[in-house]
Parts: sequence; C-alpha cells; structure tokens
Amino acid sequence: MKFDIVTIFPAMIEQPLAAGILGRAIERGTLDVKVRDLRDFTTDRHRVVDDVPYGGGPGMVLKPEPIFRALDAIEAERGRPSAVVMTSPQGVRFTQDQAQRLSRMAHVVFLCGRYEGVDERVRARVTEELSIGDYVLSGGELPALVMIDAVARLVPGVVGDERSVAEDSFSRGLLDFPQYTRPAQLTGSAEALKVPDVLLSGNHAEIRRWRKREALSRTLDRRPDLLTGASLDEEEQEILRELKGASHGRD
Ligand code: J9Q
Repeated sequence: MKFDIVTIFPAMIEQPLAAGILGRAIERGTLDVKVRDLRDFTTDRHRVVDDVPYGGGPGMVLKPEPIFRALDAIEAERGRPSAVVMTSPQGVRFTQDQAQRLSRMAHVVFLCGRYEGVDERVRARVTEELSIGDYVLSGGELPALVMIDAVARLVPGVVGDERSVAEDSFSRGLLDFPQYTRPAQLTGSAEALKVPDVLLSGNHAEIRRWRKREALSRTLDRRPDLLTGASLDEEEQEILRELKGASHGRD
C-alpha cells in the first residue's frame, strides 16, 4: 500500500515511521511511504506556506497553492490516489471501521492540517476529513501518524503474526482479556500478584472460557458502549447474561 504525507514538519513523521513494525514493513517494501515537505512546493524565496486570515484574527492559515502543487506532484509521480485525507478537528471520527476501509485502498494521501486552519478552498481537493478525537493539538501530524499506524497494521504482511490482527481488541469489538508472562509468582509477593491458576492448567477449553469472561467483564465495567456493536457467539452471550445478572444491585 502507498502513503503520501504532506506536512510542514517532515521529521515529525519520518522518525516515528522508521521505528518498529511499520519501519520494518517499509524496509521490506510492503508499505511505500513518501513524506513531502510542503515548503518544497512553494515558489517564493522565503518558502512561505501560511498567511494571515482574511477578515482578521489571530493565527496563520495554510495557503492553498503549495498544497495544490504538492497534490499535483504526487498524482504525476505516483498516480491518482484512492483518497486524500485531511486530518482536522472538524472531521468525522476516525475509528477501527474507518481504518479497515482505508486499508483496502491502494494509495492514500494524508494532508496534515494546522491548528489555526487551512484555506477553505483546499477542501475541494480533499476526499475526506478525519479527526482522532476532541482535543486541541498544534497540527495534524500526530493524528496522521495515528491513522497510518492503525491502517497499515491491517495491510496483509505488515504485522508478522496475522492472528494478532484478527484477535485484536477493537477488531473483535471487546476490550482485551488480562495477559501474564513468567514468572508465575513474584517472589515474596501476595496472592493478588499470582498468575491465575487456570492459565497454568493446560486446559485450553477452560482458558478460552476464562478469557471470554474476563474480556466481557472488563468491557461491561469500563466500556459498556462497545457491547452494542460487538458480535458475540452463543457462549459469550451466555457469559454476558451471567455477568449482568451478577451485577444487579451492585452498580
Ligand atoms: C489538525 N487538533 O485533532 C483531532 N484530530 C485531528 C486533530 C487536529 C488538530 C489540529 C490540527 C488536526
């Protein structure tokens, strides 16, 4: 899958993408990522990318022409992209479903907005505006990285073990069950820090059922909103009924 990212802070994108799972996928060629410095698409001596807002007010607004030239260059060099995403607080919320949808595309361009704003005429070249949540940020670089990470993980071959993608918490619609690794008992520690016996039992049917119960119990407790959209099998529905029954009068 191809990604192009248009930004005034290329280092903010390049360094994080070079690390970890995505970095390896880029090395292997499974992902083809090009970071574009918006200043390279200016034509004036001072490489100016922003200007004061018409009508007055504080802050600077990203100028349209460098952005148009960057998008034209991307299309000339790499072909017509499947989507041009602008990261913006005014966007539709980016969710796992949005990540799934974008991961099926061949080529996605990310335009990193600025806190102060982007000239409205840029929206004519943008196919979608996406937000990662309701908080004030200085720019769209971190949101673009969040989206690229979530999308790229879903591209076949990016994550080594396909099972971790399929079983991933938000793909399943539930929160994760608790995980433990060795040692089974922390020396000198209380009972509470012991790994649950069921996980050491070797009884895989019991382990599966315990994990389902823990995932459902956590989700019911912390994110009951997720249960509306989760697709639960027969066993999970039964466990959930038990958990709901047991919780009556205790909330
Ligand atoms: C560009 N706050 O915030 C949440 N999702 C995207 C953003 C954002 C921001 C400022 C500039 C994007």
